[in-house]
Amino acid sequence: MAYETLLLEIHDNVAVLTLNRPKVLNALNAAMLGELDEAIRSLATDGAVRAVVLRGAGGKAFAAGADIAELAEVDASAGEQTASRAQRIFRRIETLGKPAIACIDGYALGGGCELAMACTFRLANDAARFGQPEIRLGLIPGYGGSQRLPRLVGQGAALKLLLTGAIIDTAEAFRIGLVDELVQGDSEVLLARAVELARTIAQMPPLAVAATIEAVDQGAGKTLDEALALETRIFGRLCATEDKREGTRAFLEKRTPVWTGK
Ligand code: CO8
Repeated sequence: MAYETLLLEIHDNVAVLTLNRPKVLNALNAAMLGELDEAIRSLATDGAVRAVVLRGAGGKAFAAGADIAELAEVDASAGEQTASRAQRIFRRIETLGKPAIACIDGYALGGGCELAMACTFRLANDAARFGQPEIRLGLIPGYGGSQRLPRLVGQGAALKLLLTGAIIDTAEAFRIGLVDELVQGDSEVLLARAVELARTIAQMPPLAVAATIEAVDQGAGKTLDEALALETRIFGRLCATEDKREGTRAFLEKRTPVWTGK
């Protein structure tokens, strides 16, 4: 499938999806959001794809946010519609049932930082920069940033970024918990590490991978008792799978398990 604003490559169960508008630092315009929606839907149903790596083209940005030229024209109703559309797409990434790994080697600002936060993990090198500068445009984040950022880094650290629009480096992003892994090296080294992590998880039983992401995602907003009840339901469900039979038997028979995803 050929896209105008994205590049998609799939090798050995891992999809690498590249935001490809480098001249404008991969700013997310309506066309890119539409293609992202299409690509994520197709990756969700592609059984051969077990993990997704997201990156930006050009080595200068993951994405420098929503396209400000488009944003300048939106009124209240269009603003709400655009935010809601992007939020649905980002939520689909978050609940894909397969890990999505954001690979950040430059600016991840505004909508770009929000897209990275919807991913399962954020890996970054020293060249990465993070921030939610919407306040400087007279706005708040519209693609989930005001909600995911405090969940990731706590209210104080989130409000500091949201209210100042400050741009922080990778070390600071790692310190507050916005970045999960700091990688020493250039964009290619970073990509190689993301693919390595993707492959590690791609080798795990797919139903258990999806169930783990579901348990953590669904449990987050619940009381501990409700969340534990959720865990027991998902655990019980997995006990009925062929992969659980295979995993436990393979251990007892001292052999490598063969997963069928059933
Ligand atoms: N949108 C459109 N174009 C952009 C964007 C953007 N977000 N960011 C950069 N560009 C363009 C620049 O205009 C420039 O184009 P040109 O060469 O034609 O002048 C090109 O990319 C290169 O950028 P710079 O020359 O500015 O590069 P610098 O290295 O000097 O600066 C920065 C890099 C600091 C990243 C700077 O480009 C910048 O501040 N960009 C904007 C960052 C920003 O404010 N992002 C938040 C956007 S708002 C948002 O994401 C809200 C999400 C919710 C929206 C809800 C929709 C309704």
